[in-house]
Amino acid sequence: RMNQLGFYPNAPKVAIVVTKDSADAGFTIVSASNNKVVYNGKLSALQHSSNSSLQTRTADFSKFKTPGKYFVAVKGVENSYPFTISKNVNYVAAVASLKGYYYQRVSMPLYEKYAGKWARPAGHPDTAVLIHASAATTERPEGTVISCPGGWYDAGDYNKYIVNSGITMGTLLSAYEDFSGYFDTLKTNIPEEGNGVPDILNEVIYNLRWMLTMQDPNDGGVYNKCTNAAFDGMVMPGVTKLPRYVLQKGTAATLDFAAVTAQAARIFKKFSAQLPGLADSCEKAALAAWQWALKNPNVRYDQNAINKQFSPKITTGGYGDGRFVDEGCWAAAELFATTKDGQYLYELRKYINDPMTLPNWGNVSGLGIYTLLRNSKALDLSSSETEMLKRKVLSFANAYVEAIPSNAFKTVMGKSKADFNWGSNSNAANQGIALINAYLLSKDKKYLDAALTNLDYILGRNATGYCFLTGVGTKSTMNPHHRPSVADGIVEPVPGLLAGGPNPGRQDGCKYEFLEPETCYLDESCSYASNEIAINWNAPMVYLSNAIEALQDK
Ligand code: 9MR
Repeated sequence: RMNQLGFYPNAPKVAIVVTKDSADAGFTIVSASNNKVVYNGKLSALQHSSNSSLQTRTADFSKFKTPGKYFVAVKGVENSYPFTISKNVNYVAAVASLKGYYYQRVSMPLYEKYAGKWARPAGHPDTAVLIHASAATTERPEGTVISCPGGWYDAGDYNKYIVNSGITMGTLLSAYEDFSGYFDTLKTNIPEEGNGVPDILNEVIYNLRWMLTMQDPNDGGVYNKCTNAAFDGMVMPGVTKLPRYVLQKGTAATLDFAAVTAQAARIFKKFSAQLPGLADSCEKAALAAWQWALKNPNVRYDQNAINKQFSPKITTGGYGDGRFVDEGCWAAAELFATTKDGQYLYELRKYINDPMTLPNWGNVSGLGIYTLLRNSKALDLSSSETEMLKRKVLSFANAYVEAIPSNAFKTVMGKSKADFNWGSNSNAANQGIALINAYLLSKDKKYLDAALTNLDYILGRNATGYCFLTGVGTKSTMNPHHRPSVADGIVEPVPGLLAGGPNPGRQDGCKYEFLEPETCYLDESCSYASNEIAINWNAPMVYLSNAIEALQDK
């Protein structure tokens, strides 16, 4: 089990042998072109995994640095896949994971020039979307038609959810803020390429323009989602013509929206020549959303309650977060970083002492902390406040670094069983982001190396043996729960999409072969609980893989 792409010349290189054999044994690195042994090493002692019944031994060949193509050989075990040692080894995954968003675009056709064999007609136009009864107001009564085109499909389904777009957009925008020099020249072969705006931002704008349509112009509140009443079947985008609705406004959606538009305003100010008015529109939208949330601090999106009261019944994804402190923290941080207005700092100070937690769609305070630290100089934060925030991130990251030696796969991912839930691969990637932030703050390479263990995890160094990014590596996810990949008649799935990963919850009721936390993954399209793809899982993958490419000692 190893990163199926390979290794950087000057970074750690680890392969894991799953075995029960404890006899003293060696391993060799063999040149793929001429079968010559180029390196001899010793396997580590046998180690039990705490997250499954697997036993492993480690082959560490970090000392071997010569670029080339190789495989690992261990007596009595199948040879490894061929791998590469090169200075841009993860670039393919980094670009593919960003390009993945292009394939999720909703209302435009994907042409062969950009989409290759995955070209397809436009999906849902979403130019005539109905106000659902749960979202009705005097100005916009039930059945009012509004236009919410564009955006990305959330996942394997064909719906668009603001809460999940929130963390996704925040993560992609932060990737740009942290590595703008790197992204300024990164091209992904999308229609906008060459328009003077970096492609990562071009891609983000496609979803941003949709998000802006989800704000009620009468009061600043933001609808939770734009969806069908029920999930579409496993057909291509645009085939079904069922009515689309926007659902009740909510506090989580509105605060996430405020955070994203505030961050977008800050970033797009630098592109006002190419994108006149966009930054201003975003800032205006953010301020109005914040005001709505102040007046409506506790409106939960509770789909069961909505279905008791209104029709038609809605059974698409809920993203029903009921705790708004973290969204408040993130939105206040972005608004403060953009406007420098002290009222947001006042709000922020209410939460700033809470401990650091791993971001996910329902918990976004970490994004606020990263933003404050990234902008601490410009924001004139007191040195004690900056130090406190920095300590918070570093001690959070230290616990990850310390967990590596006792992990049978020598990754940060898998520190605890709780890492393996619905979308577990996004935990691996978000842990990587925390470690990259620790590296940026400290310049201590141990954090960068630890982040790389989780990129290695996602690309194959894990208990399942799969590389979870479609289209990359030798043995990767082939059958994601992703409607276009199922319906398009093409053997290979749409590329650049990150599967959810091991999830012992098995909420899909499919027949799994392996049931332990770190092995509970099924590469079948029925498995929406372990093998769906989602925009909020791809985003930390984009951040982590591109950050590693940008920061490697080359
Ligand atoms: O990622 C979400 C996960 O945390 C939840 O446990 C799960 C059930 O509510 O929903 C996941 O999100 C799905 C969303 O509701 C609809 N689109 C597909 C998403 C990924 O499976």
